[in-house]
Amino acid sequence: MSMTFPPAFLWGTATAAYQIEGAVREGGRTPSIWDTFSHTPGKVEGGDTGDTAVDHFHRRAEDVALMAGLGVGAYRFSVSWSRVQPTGRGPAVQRGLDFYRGLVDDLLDHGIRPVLTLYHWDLPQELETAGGWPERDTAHRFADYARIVAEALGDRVDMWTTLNEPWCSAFLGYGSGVHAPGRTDPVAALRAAHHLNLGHGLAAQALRSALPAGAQLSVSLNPSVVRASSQSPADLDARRRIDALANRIFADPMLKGTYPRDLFADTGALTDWSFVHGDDLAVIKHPLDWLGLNYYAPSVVSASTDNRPERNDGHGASEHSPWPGADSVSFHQPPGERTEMGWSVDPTGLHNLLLHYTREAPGLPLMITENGAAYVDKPAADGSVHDPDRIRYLHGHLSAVHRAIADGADVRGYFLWSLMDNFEWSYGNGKRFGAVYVDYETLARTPKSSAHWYAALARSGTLPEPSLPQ
Ligand code: IFM
Repeated sequence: MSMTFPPAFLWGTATAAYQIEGAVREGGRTPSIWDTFSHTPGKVEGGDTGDTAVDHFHRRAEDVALMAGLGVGAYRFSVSWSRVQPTGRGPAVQRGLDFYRGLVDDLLDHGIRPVLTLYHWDLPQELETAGGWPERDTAHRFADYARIVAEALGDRVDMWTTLNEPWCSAFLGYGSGVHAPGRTDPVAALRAAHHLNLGHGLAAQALRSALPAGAQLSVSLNPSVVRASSQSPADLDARRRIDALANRIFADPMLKGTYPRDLFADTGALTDWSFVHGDDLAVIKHPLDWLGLNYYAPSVVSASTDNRPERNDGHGASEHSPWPGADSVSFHQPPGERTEMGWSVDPTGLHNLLLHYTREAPGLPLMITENGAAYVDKPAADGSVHDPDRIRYLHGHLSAVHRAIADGADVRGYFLWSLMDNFEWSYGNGKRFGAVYVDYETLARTPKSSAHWYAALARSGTLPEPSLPQ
């Protein structure tokens, strides 16, 4: 049966500043927490850093031309905060803004719609030194920065995202410490989660007042599709705890203006949550135009059967849990196919997620702002790169999106993670998510088979068979 998507469906690719730009010391940019973290021995596999990444800063025109070749209608990118507002305070640096203005102009010249994310994990180091996301002031600094970017680019960009995956910023950054800034303090992680929520609300207010009418506001969450390994009350309770910490801690305040009561109860021994002030929830629940959802794989959990729970939650090894108040929950690998990240291939999870948020946020359009897979990709003797596993992964997940739309989900677009191979955070350059292969020696770009396959989809709106394009 042929699967055709709605005519206005947006087909895009996605990246993030620190993962692709490089040029970390150019144009007045100051270090972000990821510069500091990646230069700390032992934090990133192979000692890789984003110093050069894939050198997008200097190859912007080539990369936009690549996208145009793929026929995509949209490009989701993030702005490096410390490139446009070094140190995270005070006036903007024009050279930084000029880079993004040039990028946006190139995209528009090629008929590609820019979708701008303000924060994809690269907090200016000076703000971390002043306390980082656990401190309330960081939320206000974020709103000031949002206004700067809106005033500079609001005449050309009409789709805006405040935060990407605040769960990772809070719980991997301040809980398990596998992401920058590498702190391992459960209370700091909970404070960070609240201040990211507050920063989202304050930034949404600033964007709304600085942008022309008609600009669209959103946030990109990475909700966990959490499954209990059995229907026992203990395993169902483990599921509830992870759902509160992974999902409802962000979605409830942003969409409903409340925090889950069970979250307060589960974490009550750690904090009384007095860092949530009077009007905060009203600020956080700022009206949005669409909700971005990033999906890769589901999680399977159970109550712990001993005191040494498996830490196999797919987010990197650490002695410290990213789950404050739920650190005894065990994570399990379901049987079946996995990607190179060790994440299970389960398109049903994406269908479940889309229908869940259709019920949770009736009337709010949804956008899949990330989905994709890492595999071991190697160029053949003739230089071409064939990635049939990725094509099968994409076909399976896009079939699930098609099914979700048929079942009533208002999904407006899909952004493939990622346009090209890039710096995969604490895994370094070793994990390749790109539709375009990057040779890290020469930085040459080669579209993989999946790029040609995705181009056929973006051009026709109809899902091609999951076979290799000829
Ligand atoms: O590379 C990341 C991206 O930065 C955020 N979402 C998940 C991707 C794959 O791990």
